[in-house]
Amino acid sequence: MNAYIESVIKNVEKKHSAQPEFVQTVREVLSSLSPVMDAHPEYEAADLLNRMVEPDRTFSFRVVWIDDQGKPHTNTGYRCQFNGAIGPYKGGLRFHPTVNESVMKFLGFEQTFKNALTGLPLGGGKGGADFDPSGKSDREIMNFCQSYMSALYRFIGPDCDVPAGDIGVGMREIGYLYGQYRRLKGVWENGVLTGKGLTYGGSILRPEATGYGAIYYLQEVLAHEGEDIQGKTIAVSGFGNVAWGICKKAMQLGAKVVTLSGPDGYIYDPDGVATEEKVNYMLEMRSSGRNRVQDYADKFGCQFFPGEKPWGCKVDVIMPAATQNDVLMASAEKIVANGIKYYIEVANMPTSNEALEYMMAQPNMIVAPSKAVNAGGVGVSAMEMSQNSERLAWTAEEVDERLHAMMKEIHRASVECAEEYGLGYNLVAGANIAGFKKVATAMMEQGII
Ligand code: 2IT
Repeated sequence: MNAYIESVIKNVEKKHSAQPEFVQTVREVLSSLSPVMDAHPEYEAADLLNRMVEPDRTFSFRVVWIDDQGKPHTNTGYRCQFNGAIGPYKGGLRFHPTVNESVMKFLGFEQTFKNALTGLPLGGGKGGADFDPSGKSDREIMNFCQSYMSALYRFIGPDCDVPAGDIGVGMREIGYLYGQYRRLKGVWENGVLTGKGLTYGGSILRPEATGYGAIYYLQEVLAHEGEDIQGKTIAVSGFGNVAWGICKKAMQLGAKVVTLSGPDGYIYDPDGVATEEKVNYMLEMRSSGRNRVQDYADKFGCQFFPGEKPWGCKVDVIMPAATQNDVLMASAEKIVANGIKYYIEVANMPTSNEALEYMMAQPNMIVAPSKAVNAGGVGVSAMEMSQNSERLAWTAEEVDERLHAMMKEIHRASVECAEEYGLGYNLVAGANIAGFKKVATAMMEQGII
């Protein structure tokens, strides 16, 4: 590995030993960049990498909310404005008990490269809170969102930082967050958040965008291998918004998603989550707040495997779409033993470094990285921002066409970057290099800051 990269990784490991997720993502991204650093000594001369692994700023704040019994609770809210070199900070808000500074920074770092890959002018950021929305009433959720926004509103804006949804934050939460922002600012600045409802500036297809984009990307990979998506079986983890979009698009294209998972285990549906009723039921399961996937098995009479992950299933394609570190070495070994060719990450950093390296080293496996595969979500968020600033709304056809073209372009640019550095069809390195190049060039041109 390039010596400068090694020294930066060492610095990060030493300085942030208490932030394992952040260290993990830095290691994954930087280790792809050796040939680029070898070819560009000016980056080391400007100490570009040490500057890039340090967020512009990360802050936390107190969020107090009152439950339905009148009892106050205190949570920690965060926003990490990671890199603003190519556009306003952009990235989701995650409400989940696992949220901490390490998770915020890993997501912000990933987001910076992902957003650059979309080809659109978006910096990278992420935020959230260690709040657990499961089992909370609608009033409690509203109260939490209002309190959260009261602390955050002065630090965000349509030309500064534009949050969106992530785990635990969907259209309902974005609505409450926007209502509070508008009340506090007293202006109509709906470009401050994306993932809004359609009546106040949301983009059509934004809820579907991440899942649809992931399937469009998969189609590019399959086309590269001379294969078609029709008839393919897919193992998906999670049952949230992203998994839902995957199921919907897979169904339209004649592929079958045969697993979904939740914190309680996974379901196996050999007929596929491939009817309108089943796909729509996923939305009901999510909005119930129960956070249980077993409900699907109970309703549709298929098998449920408590406490297990779906990675031992024999399928054509694996798509982890739940959360980070969902696929560790033991699961990777099962995937390899089953001879599965396509490992398509969808959630942010779903694979441990070790498992990722192991699968990438398999000669007959193709590994696609989440920062490329899931970029359709933030890509359509950027389209939502465009529509808001132009005060108009595009049609579903327009948005879908742009999303599809964007996913093709992300795949093409990744392939081109990997080939430029003699790495073959390496989608992981290609995406890291393509995203890096854009941010690096902008940072170099803007001076040592
Ligand atoms: O991880 C992600 O890219 C998101 N949660 C969506 C970010 C966005 O700004 O739409």
